[in-house]
Amino acid sequence: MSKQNKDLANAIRFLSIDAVEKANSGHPGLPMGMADVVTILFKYYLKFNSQNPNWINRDRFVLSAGHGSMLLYSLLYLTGYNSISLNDIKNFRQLNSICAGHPEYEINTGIETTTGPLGQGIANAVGFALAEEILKKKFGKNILNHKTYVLAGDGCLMEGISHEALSLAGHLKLKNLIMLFDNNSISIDGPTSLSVSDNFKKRFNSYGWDFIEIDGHNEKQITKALKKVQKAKLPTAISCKTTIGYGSPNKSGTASAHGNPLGKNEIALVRKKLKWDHEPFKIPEKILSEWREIGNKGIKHEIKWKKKYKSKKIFLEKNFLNNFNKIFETQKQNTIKTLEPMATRKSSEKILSFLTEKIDTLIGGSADLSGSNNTKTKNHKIIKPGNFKGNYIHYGVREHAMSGIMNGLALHSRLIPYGGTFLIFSDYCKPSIRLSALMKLRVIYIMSHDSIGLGEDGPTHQPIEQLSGLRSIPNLNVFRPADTTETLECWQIALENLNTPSVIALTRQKLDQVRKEFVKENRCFKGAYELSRNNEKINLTIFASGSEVNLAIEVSHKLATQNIYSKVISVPCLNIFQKQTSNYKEKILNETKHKVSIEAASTDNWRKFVGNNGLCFGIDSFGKSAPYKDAFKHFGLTSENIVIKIKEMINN
Ligand SMILES: Cc1ncc(C[n+]2csc(CCOP(=O)(O)OP(=O)(O)O)c2C)c(N)n1
Repeated sequence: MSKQNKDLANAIRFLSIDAVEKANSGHPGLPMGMADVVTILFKYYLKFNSQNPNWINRDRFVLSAGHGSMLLYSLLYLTGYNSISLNDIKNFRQLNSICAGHPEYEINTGIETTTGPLGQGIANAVGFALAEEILKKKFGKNILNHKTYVLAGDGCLMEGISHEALSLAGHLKLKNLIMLFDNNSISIDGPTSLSVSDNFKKRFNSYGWDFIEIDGHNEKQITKALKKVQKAKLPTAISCKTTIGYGSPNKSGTASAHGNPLGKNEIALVRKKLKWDHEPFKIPEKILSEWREIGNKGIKHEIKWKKKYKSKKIFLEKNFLNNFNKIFETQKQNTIKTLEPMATRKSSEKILSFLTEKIDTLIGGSADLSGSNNTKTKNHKIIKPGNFKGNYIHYGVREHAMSGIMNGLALHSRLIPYGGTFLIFSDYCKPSIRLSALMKLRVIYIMSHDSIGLGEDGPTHQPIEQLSGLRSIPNLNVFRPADTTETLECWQIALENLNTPSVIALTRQKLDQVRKEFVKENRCFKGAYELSRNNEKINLTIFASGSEVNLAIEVSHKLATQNIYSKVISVPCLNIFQKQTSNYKEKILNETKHKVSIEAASTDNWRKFVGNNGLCFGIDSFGKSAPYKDAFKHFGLTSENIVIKIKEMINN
């Protein structure tokens, strides 16, 4: 490295070392090791404007190895982003500091995504690169044409999600995607040889990636590799051989540099070795102003881009909400006309074929279950390798990557991704679903085959505890609609919630329509509502969701013939219901002494609805392989059985 660039890199190193030391926790090793590579990247290649972090055509920089967060915070501070001050860096890892332990996405800050769970950032970056290609195809390369760089470590590459995401990226030929692999051969337990002997070159090449190997501390080699990828024809990994904790005489190259403060004595030795004779957090004026210049050079890039952009309007800023209402109302009216029994996965497909025509930001897909999830409609065009004119992604059997990639699509430019799999495999998506919720992204998970109602495929495929697990994720709406009208209403809520992801759980089996009359109002909007009652004065409340709402109505009718009157509460979304006013909740929950719930899943969620003396009809064991009606019977989910149990409860 030239003296000048070494100084720039050392500014990152010492801000990171000193912040970790002050916080008395954090990870100095990665920033020290990768400082040289990112300095050259930011100085000569990355197109960004620190004065406008939201410039849509900026190159994206994703720190997948999120534990190295101080590398990112240092870069953002040094290049002059308003989001991070020196004081914020001094408050690294303290309450409410933007410099949180791991990078936490916030719009307009330069922190492009939340990372920390290793490998997620790689999938996000694939989503960014895909979004870029899709939009480039729509608007032309004068408007959208940028690179996505993702910094990943050994840990990211060990994670399963990396294999899924890299494989799909290679298949699709996402040539603007570049991985900077921090190949330092150290992770927490020690050298990576303890657990890995992958041949990385062969691995990447077999995915359809180019693979360049360099010394990550050699300026010439770094520059040459970055220059080369500007014209790449394939996604490219630059494997940077680096020394973790570079500059630390006693800790570099060992796991002890990974995730602990270096300690006062060692830091003094690093200062000596790297000839950095400055106080903690003090960046010499000359070095800081050079970094600031690097941050400002993007202003020129953006001005140049704006000239090409001219007055062409990008759809991304349009508001579709008014359109939504009309589409949904018409569809609800059509449904009522026929009252045709229908599986809710089919109901979802019907509305999707209208939505895909009207909303060009809606990007569908499925993890190889398009026909089962009913996610693909006749109006979709498929995205293919090197050809991004389309709005449907065949993710292959890669549920985890699909979910992480959808987060990237939503982050990039507020595209509206939805993707399908079976509800049981939400377990394979869960870490990314959690991040959709944490990042407040409008990502829509279509999860069909939502109960034992899927029948013969048996307990491996029948979700039991999944609904309750998903419902416990903060800021996630889990919908389980009961018929076509509710499916429409839930889709509408999912689309209108700009800052909340949704899971829409759908049935495989046909259901009778429970909503028989058209009402303009979206009744699912409050999460739970009174669907029916058979007397003004009632002595029982029956809560149910999804396919069991029909069963609840049947039970209610049968009991009425025996002078036990009830109301049926349909609960399409517990999460939303819990946020209603106490008045509304009181009316729904506490009109009667006797209460029961019916849901073909774990009863976990329902005890608080029915109280200690109520009854929960559900399934607290694994499912059963059988034709679905037999499976329901096996678990006592029939009106005959439920009526008997309710009468016992009331007569006791
Ligand atoms: C999914 C996940 N599993 C485990 C961890 C805990 N963890 C954080 S860093 C790390 C080791 C990463 O090693 P590497 O990528 O080589 O980083 P380096 O040691 O080079 O900083 C682990 C296991 C995590 N953050 N995410």
